[in-house]
Amino acid sequence: MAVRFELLTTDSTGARAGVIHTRRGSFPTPMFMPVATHAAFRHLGMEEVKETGAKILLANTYHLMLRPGAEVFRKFGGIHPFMQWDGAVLTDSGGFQIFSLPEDRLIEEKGAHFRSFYDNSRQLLSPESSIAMQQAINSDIMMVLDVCIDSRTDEPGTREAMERTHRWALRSLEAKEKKATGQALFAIVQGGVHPRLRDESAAFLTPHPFDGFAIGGLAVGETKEERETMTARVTASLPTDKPRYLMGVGTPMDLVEAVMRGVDMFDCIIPTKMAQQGYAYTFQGLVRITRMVYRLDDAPLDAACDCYVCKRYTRGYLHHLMRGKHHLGSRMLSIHNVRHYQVLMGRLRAAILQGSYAQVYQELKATISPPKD
Ligand code: PRF
Ligand code: ZN
Repeated sequence: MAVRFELLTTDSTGARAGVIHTRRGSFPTPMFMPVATHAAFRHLGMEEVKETGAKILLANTYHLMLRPGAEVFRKFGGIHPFMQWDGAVLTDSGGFQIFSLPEDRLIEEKGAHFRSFYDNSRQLLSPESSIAMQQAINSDIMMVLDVCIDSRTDEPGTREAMERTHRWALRSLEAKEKKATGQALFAIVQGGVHPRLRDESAAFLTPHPFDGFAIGGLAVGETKEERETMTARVTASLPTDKPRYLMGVGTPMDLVEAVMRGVDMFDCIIPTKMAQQGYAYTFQGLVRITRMVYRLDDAPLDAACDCYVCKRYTRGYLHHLMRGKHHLGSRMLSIHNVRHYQVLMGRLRAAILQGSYAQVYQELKATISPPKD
């Protein structure tokens, strides 16, 4: 197995602490992967990301196949030397991106046909071509190509997408097994907001030799209750000895909720996206730094935080940078937010290992969920 999951503890709430062993090191779980869609972070240098404690990042097959293309990754020996990142990399398959493509796409059993928005060239993203691209990228964890749909799709439509996702998952597995690269492959459970379909999807995928299982098709417009119910439902039917990854989720409190439902891995653009909009996460709640109350505030952004920014700069300075729309402001808030997510994961892990998740959950719920203003 290209990835081995070592489960250390399952708390009485269902939260799990473990270690994922990959060919590029071992990472404590629960864990959060910052998003470097194009093999780059929007406002962060690689050293800054490393300093936040992140050990694995997420990049996207769809974007990287269009630019710079497989040839470039083959030439440079994969994404790690190319972007000078020596941690692990997980690549998403592109399934989620083809779902949000403009009208002139065609999705059929073979794969998705679409045109590149760079040069209008014809492109095919199929289970096999997605794996080939992820092999060129040489990520440590690959994802199967899946069919993503609107959360309001009815049950027959959701079933159709789910069944194709299953066929594509097996084709991805077969494509991967043709070439021994040492990369891991995760399957993606779909099934929308329909409990029976979620059960069926997990039951279909789990007997196959995937290295881990993701929960897809959530955080796409369903209610918080639906998302949490589906998450719990899926993790209950997944094997305990493989990692579970909830794709594209979420806010700090979303992570706290999902960890309690047995999820081990996350990725999300929220920490960097919110930073660009002037929001900083703290354990006392969300800080909107552009508020006038921070203009003369000489305290650090978060006195409890050990990040580069909180150790040096005042709220007043960050307020000034964000008010003036300086890139440096987004960069500083991104550093802080990405660090905050890593610290949050560490806190959750410690609580699980101590058997105090229920208590920490209540504390966090009371302090981090309500926005400060
Ligand atoms: N599938 C894939 N990537 C994803 C998702 C999915 O369903 C989501 C859903 N939140 C985010 N990223 N392949
Ligand atoms: Zn900080």
